[in-house]
Order: sequence, then structure tokens, then C-alpha cells
Amino acid sequence: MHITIRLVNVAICVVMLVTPALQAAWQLIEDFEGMTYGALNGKNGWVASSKAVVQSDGTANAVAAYRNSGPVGTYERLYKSGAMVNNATTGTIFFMFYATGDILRHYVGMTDKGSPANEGALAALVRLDKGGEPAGKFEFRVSDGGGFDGYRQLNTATWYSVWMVLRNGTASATERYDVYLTPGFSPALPGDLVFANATFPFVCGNLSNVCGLAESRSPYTSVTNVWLDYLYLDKAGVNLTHPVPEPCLLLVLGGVTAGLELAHRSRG
Ligand SMILES: [Ca+2]
Ligand SMILES: [Ca+2]
Repeated sequence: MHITIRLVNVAICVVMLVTPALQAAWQLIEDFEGMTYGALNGKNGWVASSKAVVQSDGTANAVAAYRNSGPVGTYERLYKSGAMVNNATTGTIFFMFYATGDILRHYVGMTDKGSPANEGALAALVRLDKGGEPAGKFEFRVSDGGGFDGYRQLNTATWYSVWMVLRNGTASATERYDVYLTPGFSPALPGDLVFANATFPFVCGNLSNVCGLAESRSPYTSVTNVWLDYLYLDKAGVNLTHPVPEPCLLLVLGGVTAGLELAHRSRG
């Protein structure tokens, strides 16, 4: 009888963890699935320069890959409009990224500008940068309108999840955002608050454009990619759940089902 009670407790605990994700109002912006591999430009509303392509990550998962191997001072970019965080509302953008090797500067962010040319056009953004990190590492920072703060040292060849909670106010004093980061597909949320109350560099209208940028810088350019995937939006407020189903979570649910069945049998 004691074993039966413990199994039921485990089942309730897991159901409580899963329920918020099922109720969340995530809308898929893009997962790149079903696209033919090759140039991203023109597919499903994306505008992209030539170094941004759709490819497999090696596990049949389609991703957007972009890099910065052009002349120093140039930008490669990919952006897609229509994912709206309206003025005077709060929304949450989620995305995942992966650096295939040592990279120079990449940015991911949101803007109300129609055709962002560089990071100065992005209202809310994070920066991935080689900085002074050793091989296999790079740094992650959050823009605070002027500088970049919230340093984290990250690993290449690792998926990371990012939440940007965007409070799109109607004046600079109320336009702020928070950034959360966690490795992999971990549902152990809310993850790590990297930086709170970052400021938008200008008063925004509707944040309507999600953008990735790769910046070429001296003394060298990068021949390795950043992958971008699993872009989601919840335009109804703060959402720190993970929108991507985790393969091992399905295994847990399968185990819970078996546990409940065992509990039922032991009652009988
Ligand atoms: Ca994908
Ligand atoms: Ca605004």
C-alpha cells in the first residue's frame, strides 16, 4: 500500500509541471520544417542575405544557419515580420540557438523597423560573441540600449533556449525587457534570469520583426554558423514555459502512465 501512494504522488507532481506548458498561448513563428534546404531568402516570409541558409542540424531537424564570412564591417542578416508585440502590451519571444564552432558576433532581437540593417535597428537584442573566450566557448550578453550586460560564458555545439519578455510601453520609462537563458530543452523553468529591466534604445511602435544578424569584424571572420530554430511568440504577456516538446518528457509521461497502471492494479 505504501508503494501505491508514492507512485500517485509522482504522477501528480509531473502533471503539475506539464500543465502550464499545455495551457500556454505560444504561437509558432518558425521552425523551418518542410522547407527545401538552401537559401532562406523568400521562404515563408523570410528576407535573408546569401550566408543564411536552411539545412539539417544532423538529426533531421531543419534550422536556419548563418555566419559572417564577408568583408570586415559587413552584416549578414535574416528577418521575418508579422510576429507582433503591440505597442502598450507585454509579450514573450522564445527562440533557440546553437553555435557550431567558434563564432564572432551574432545578434538576435526584435524591432519595429521594417528592414533592420545592423544591431542599431534592434530594440531588444542579445549578443553572441567570441570576445576573449577560449576555444569552444563564447559569451552571451543582453543589450541595455547602450552597452551589453548580463555576461554568461556558453559552450559551442550546445543548444540554448532564450526567453525575451518584452514590455512594449508607450514611453521610454516603461519600455523594458528581461532575458532568461537555459541550456538545451530543459523544462526546469524559469531558467536563469540573465538580465532584468534592459532598456529599449528608442520608443517603439509595434515590435513586429524578429531578426538575426552576423557581423564581420577585424581581425578575422567566422566560417562557422549559428543555428536558429524554434521561434515562438506569446503576445498575451509573460510566458516562461518551454514551448518545444522534449523527447525525454514523453518518456517520463510514459513512465507515469505505467506507474498509474501499477497503482491501480495494487488497489485491485
Ligand atoms: Ca526546426
Ligand atoms: Ca512602445
